[in-house]
Amino acid sequence: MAKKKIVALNEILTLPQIKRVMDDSNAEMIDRTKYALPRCGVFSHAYTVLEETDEYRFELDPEAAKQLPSIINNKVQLIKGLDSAEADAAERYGKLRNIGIVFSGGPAPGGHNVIAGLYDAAKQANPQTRVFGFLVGPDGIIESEAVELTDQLVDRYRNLGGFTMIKTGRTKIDTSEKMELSRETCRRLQLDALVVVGGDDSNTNAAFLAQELRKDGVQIIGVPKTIDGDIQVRDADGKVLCAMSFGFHTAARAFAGSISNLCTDSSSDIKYWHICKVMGRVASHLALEVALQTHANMTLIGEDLADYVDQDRLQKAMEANSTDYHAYGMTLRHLSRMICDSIVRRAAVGKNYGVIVIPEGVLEFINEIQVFILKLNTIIADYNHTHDRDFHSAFSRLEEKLEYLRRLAQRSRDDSSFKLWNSRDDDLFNDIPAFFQEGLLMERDSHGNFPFSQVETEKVLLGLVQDYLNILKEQGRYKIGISRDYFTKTLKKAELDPDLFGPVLFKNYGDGEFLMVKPNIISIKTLNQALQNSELIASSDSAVPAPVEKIFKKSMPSFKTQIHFYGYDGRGNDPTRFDCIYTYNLGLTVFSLIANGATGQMAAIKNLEKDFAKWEPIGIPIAPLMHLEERKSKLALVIEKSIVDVNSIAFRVFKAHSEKWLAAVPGDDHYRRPGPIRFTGSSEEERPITLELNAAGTIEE
Ligand code: FBP
Repeated sequence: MAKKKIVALNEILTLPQIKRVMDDSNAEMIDRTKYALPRCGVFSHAYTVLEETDEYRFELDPEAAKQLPSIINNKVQLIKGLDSAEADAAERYGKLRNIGIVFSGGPAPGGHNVIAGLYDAAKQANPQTRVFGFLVGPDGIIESEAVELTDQLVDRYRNLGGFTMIKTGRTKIDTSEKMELSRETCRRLQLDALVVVGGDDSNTNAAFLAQELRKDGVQIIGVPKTIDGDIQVRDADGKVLCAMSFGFHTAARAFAGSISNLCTDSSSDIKYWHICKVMGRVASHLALEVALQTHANMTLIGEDLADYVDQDRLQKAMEANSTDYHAYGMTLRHLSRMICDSIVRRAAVGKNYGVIVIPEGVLEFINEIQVFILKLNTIIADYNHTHDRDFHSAFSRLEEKLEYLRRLAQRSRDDSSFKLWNSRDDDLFNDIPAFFQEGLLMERDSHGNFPFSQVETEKVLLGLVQDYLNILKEQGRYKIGISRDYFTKTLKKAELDPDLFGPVLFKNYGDGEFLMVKPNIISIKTLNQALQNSELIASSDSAVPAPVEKIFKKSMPSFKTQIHFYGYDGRGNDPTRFDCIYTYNLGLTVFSLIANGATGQMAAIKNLEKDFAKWEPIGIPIAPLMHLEERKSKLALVIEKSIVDVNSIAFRVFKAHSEKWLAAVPGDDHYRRPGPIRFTGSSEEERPITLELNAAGTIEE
């Protein structure tokens, strides 16, 4: 045998092959950063101009008109390419500028490419132009913390995920002090323009900044970012201007990749139900796309649940000539029963396993929880308005918070005009598990949003599902169906006659591929009794034949779950090619809007649902998208979130397939493998399936 020489660690670390595998970067990452992205047609010209169009109509909110007078009449702007320009126009276009950019809210894959697109276009127009990245979100603007972007810095992050280059934060510029500090920062850096890359709340903030900083000559441009996919812009006639925010496709594909692997594992090991909560604070767009990507057995869509009408209750009320308002909307109890029904149906065909997708914000659509969230939002906000210390510092422990609520309930008993929190609310609240009480009382973010990602939504639901399944098991209604072939083989092997035992054991021995043990046989004792009654065994002391006992045990289900949360992982994924190209072109659009003097506009790409050649960069006016909504117990102007439209083609296609994907019939499941996110190659999908389906529903005239 050849002698082996022991190599010292120091020496190993200098070996080229070891250095290569231990390097921070790898070939895929290097390919990504070097990949040159295609530009929309208009950006192949030396200049761009804006063309206002009246083709789109918005219903203006009077409050938005009052608070945002300078930008409320902005129009949709189309971007057109020009090969040459008059001298003064060319000079205006290419003048030296200082531009700031900030990320606001949760990370979304593609953000770095917005910066890269803006940087490339700005430097192409004038190499002396300076682009500053504000650090750690809007705090960077308030505290004047910025870094000047360089070729080296931008190149390092091209086509890579995260907001790592300049980080992000959730601070809102919502007071006159913060606005003043922001103004000072803009002055200090002599900014011509500030770009806010964010969600609905951040773009709302961008509109107020545009209004305020207009007199300082600072243009503000927003960019629609959020993995939640809830910034989608249509005009008052339903014409689509922005079909999807960036980051959605990547996050959905990343979640779908992992969930598809669970489908494979679950249908191999056949012992677990995998419960997959996916991000999406309010809207269920991500859950819907994941369902379309994976064909998981069950996917809850919050917006669908909110639309639920209990027909039985409605019928009973009609018969009694009364109205039952509880028939409208979904309750937690009812939802858990619907889930149990599907679990029981799958078990009946031998599938005591599967995958359920639950959107993070599902509880927002459940009646009783929605009421709690609204009431607690108001209680917390009222407390913060009237006290020096905020609610969460004043009552740090759950018991203290509950005590405060108890005092409010007492107040409602003493003073009938106080209706915010009564004894019934208090009793119902005390009935829910402590971890969920804690969740519902959690600190809201700076925009007043409820932190769904930190609440174990799925646990609340699963507790109820588990309880009800136990009841169904005791009633003999939750059983695993036994394959007829397996039963016959097992008994014959032990020289027992299947036709003697079958009719005693099963309620459907006469027909069906899967045999269901009779509901009254729920234990060895009841099995023994049934065999005795049919004189298949002599007395209660006689043992149940081993193969029969084996079959019975196989029919008794246990509901075993594995819980997963998909959110931060997908948010940090490197972007899909769709998101890479989309965001780079958004960055180019931002510069065109700036170079042509726009402010209070959101950069967008129209026709995302079509081939790249048809993509049209545009500017969407932000102020006309705003309306009044309750935030922190006050009415505030915000951009309306776009939730799943239950009349959309994508949703209807999902609904039409949900019974097939549940696969509560003999035979295979119908899982789809979306595969990993690829950056190049012909198999990488072009756009989200949701967009593909919705586009198929509109015929080009
Ligand atoms: P944005 O709307 O800011 O893009 O964030 C969306 C989101 O990813 C949600 O899906 C999730 O509920 C939330 O952020 C989580 O927030 P946090 O990062 O504060 O935990």
